[in-house]
Amino acid sequence: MAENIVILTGAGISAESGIKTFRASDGLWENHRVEDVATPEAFFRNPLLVQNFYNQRRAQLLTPEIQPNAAHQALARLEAAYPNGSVLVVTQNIDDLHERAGSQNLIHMHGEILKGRCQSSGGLVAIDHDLSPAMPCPLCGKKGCLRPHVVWFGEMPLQMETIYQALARCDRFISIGTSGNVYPAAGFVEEANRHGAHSIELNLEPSQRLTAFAKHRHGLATELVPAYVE
Ligand code: BV8
Repeated sequence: MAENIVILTGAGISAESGIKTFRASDGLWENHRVEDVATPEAFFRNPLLVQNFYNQRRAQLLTPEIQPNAAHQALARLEAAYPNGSVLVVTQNIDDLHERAGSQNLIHMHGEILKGRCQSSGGLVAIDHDLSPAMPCPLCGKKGCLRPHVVWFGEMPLQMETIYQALARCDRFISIGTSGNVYPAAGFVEEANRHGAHSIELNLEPSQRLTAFAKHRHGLATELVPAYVE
């Protein structure tokens, strides 16, 4: 029987590609708590601050130094080894490193930094430059309308129905590079366990959800993931 595998990834899988994790800077950005900047309220109150939070991260992601690493590549190989689409990557990350490594069966549950969203139509556009409150939205023309297509704290993550359906039928749940702080992603392991899946955590250090996993391996993603996939 072909195995169904769901893989949850977090900031830790992109750390060795040079993208800072949330915890690495103690959850701070320019002395702001991320939870205070990545919210609809912050965007309403101070759109310039929030746009710059994402402009900085988008600009870094678009530099040539930032490339997928061996962990991203190993997951793309795993998906290719299961041609009938039974490997799903659910990432909390808003970078495009999984796609660039070749993953196709992929859900960005917290959105994508390289897309902008028109607040009046919900339409999406590819973004490879800074956004600002003075900029007219390319879809509706209204100034300051285009927001990063990113799920903020207090907003509903994307494709949750599809994710829970995948967790309900998965035989193996693998969590990679996440601290298990943020819900509902941090609760997926329980969902998978409830449906009889075998769960494993691959992370630099024990996460907040360590005890919920049947197995764990601690170390660098670029070492753990290729070893686990081979
Ligand atoms: C929602 C996009 C409801 C933005 C992000 C109290 C209790 C429980 C929950 C809550 C609560 N109060 C509020 C909530 C809900 C809240 C939440 O969970 N808050 C937390 C802070 C307690 N959640 C939400 O608001 C979510 N929405 O609940 O909606 C709802 C219901 C109905 C209708 C409407 C709404 C939305 C959450 C999404 C927020 N957006 N990202 C952006 O990126 O700017 S979250 C963001 O932070 C990331 O996406 C990620 O999810 C999270 C950071 O987590 P990690 O990815 O785990 O990163 P972190 O740095 O923490 O950890 C990295 C790990 O990697 C570490 O463990 C480290 O050891 C490891 N590592 C490092 N290097 C390596 C490595 N591992 C291997 N190799 C290495 N080299």
